[in-house]
Amino acid sequence: MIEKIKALLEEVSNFTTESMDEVEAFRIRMLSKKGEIPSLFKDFKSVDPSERKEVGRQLNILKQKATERLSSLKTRLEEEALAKKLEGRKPDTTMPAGFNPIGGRHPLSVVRNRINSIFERIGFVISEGPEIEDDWHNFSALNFPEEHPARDMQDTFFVSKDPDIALRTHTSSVQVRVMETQKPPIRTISPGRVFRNEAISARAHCIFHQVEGLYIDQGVSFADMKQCLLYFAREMFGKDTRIRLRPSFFPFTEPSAEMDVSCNICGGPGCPICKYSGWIEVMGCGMVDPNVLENCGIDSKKYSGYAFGMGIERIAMNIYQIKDLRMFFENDLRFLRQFKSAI
Ligand code: 2NL
Repeated sequence: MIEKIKALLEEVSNFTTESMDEVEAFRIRMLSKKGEIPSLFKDFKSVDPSERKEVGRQLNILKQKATERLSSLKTRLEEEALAKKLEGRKPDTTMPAGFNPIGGRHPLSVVRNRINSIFERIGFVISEGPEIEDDWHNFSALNFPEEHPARDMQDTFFVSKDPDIALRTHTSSVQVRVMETQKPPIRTISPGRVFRNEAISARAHCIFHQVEGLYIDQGVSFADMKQCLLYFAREMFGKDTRIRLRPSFFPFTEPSAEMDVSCNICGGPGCPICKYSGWIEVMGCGMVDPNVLENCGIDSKKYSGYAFGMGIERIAMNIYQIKDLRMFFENDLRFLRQFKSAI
């Protein structure tokens, strides 16, 4: 029996093939129910007890070696077959590269980034704040009288009443926070999303975007504001742009004004875009009301300042000649794909 086991061991370790069928045939011959190795296990009963220990050991070694040999052959053949299959599919390095579509920035982001960088170039620092505000930062500190209509449910989205918490209606609330925590000189701009309870139309939306600016120091004048805004208008709309200021009113500035820029389509004489006036309204502005400075802990006898605010949608509509404000919020790819900008 020992001889037979040795012969089979020899055969197992010498066995090799390139064919999966031969591997299977060898498995059947060696390991299947009526195969060589199980038959030896059956004959084991008749082995002389004095030889049993050694024969049993050799028999187990044979079974283990046969199993290992078959499984390693099988793995090798499978790997070779797979490699052969993939050989025909090697990447063709001579093929021209494909193109990956590149996304574009949203037009409102493009315009906001341009506004930000124009003011950053002359020393303004960007400030941000919460979209959910308390009554103090959104209204009271900004000199809104107790009975002002903007405080009404019809105009403002309230989150809670008593205490009054609302979605901010302008980013001036951010600038109140800056004045409360920083000492003049202050030069800041606050871009951000604001909310008003308005019916949605081609010209109005309940969510829109603003950039507000604030400049506070000793001896700041209306003339300083005018020159700053002229610089902005020329950077934003072109170097030949002219500006004009018309008297206006805001609770938080005195005096207050609306700024128009000369129509960048017709350059002045009048066209359908400027409704034949030659001018396009772009922002509100004014000298910060002394009450607002005092509310924020700034000495209004020592310091003065100017502030301004503009709607990003309105400016983007003007620059890109977009007729319906709702386009900005629909995320229609046919619309968005027209704006490809690096900034
Ligand atoms: C507009 C008008 C304006 C301001 C915003 C401001 C902020 C502080 C103090 C005083 Cl903290 N004023 N901001 C001033 C004038 C006008 O916005 O039409 N915005 C779209």
